[in-house]
Amino acid sequence: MSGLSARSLAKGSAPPGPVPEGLIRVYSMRFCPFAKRTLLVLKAKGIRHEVININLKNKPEWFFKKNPSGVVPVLENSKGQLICESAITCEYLDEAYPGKKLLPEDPYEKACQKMVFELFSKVLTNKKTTFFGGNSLSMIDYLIWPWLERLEVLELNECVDHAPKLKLWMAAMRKDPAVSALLIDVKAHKGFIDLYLQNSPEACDYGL
Ligand SMILES: N[C@@H](CCC(=O)N[C@@H](CS)C(=O)NCC(=O)O)C(=O)O
Repeated sequence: MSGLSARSLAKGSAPPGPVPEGLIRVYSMRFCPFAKRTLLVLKAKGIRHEVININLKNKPEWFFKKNPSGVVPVLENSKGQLICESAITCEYLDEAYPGKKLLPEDPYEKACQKMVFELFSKVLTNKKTTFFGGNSLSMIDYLIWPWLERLEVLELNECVDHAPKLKLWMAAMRKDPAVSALLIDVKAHKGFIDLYLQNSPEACDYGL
């Protein structure tokens, strides 16, 4: 029932029990770029977690109690607290858990990352460093990566041919342990997209 590559839970499934002490749960979907942000942060910080995949084409009734808007990712901790919205889940994990801090401590630097994040959906900023937050990888890189990672799936790799800095960033990202551990399976993603566009309830479990 749980695990990164577990089959998704659908309508009619029993709701999962409480989250065991010392674990955090993420409701996810194998091909979701938003949930990928949360998974990258969990991995990068080495946080013990379990993954429950949700069939987004045939959602379990109980899932709306976790998030009334019915979208993944959602975090649930052992106190039963629920956190939605990918960027918010990432910031929560960074603040609530010890270890490597992915957001800068400095309020101005943190504001800069948030400004880049706001701009990201419109146009990427003209960065002068290897990573979007400076010379080392930080939160903003994980928040952006899932979209650039999908260029290959969408057969849009040539988009970055004329953007050498972006190409260098992508190469540097692939070397990060969390990114390389969670690299997407291009073939499976293509299969997922085909089924998803046909509204198939099998889409979220493609390849399992
Ligand atoms: N703003 C949300 C977007 C999440 C989102 O759209 N997730 C998609 C999957 S990639 C979803 O759950 N879709 C189901 C639906 O729209 O019914 C976030 O950042 O977490």
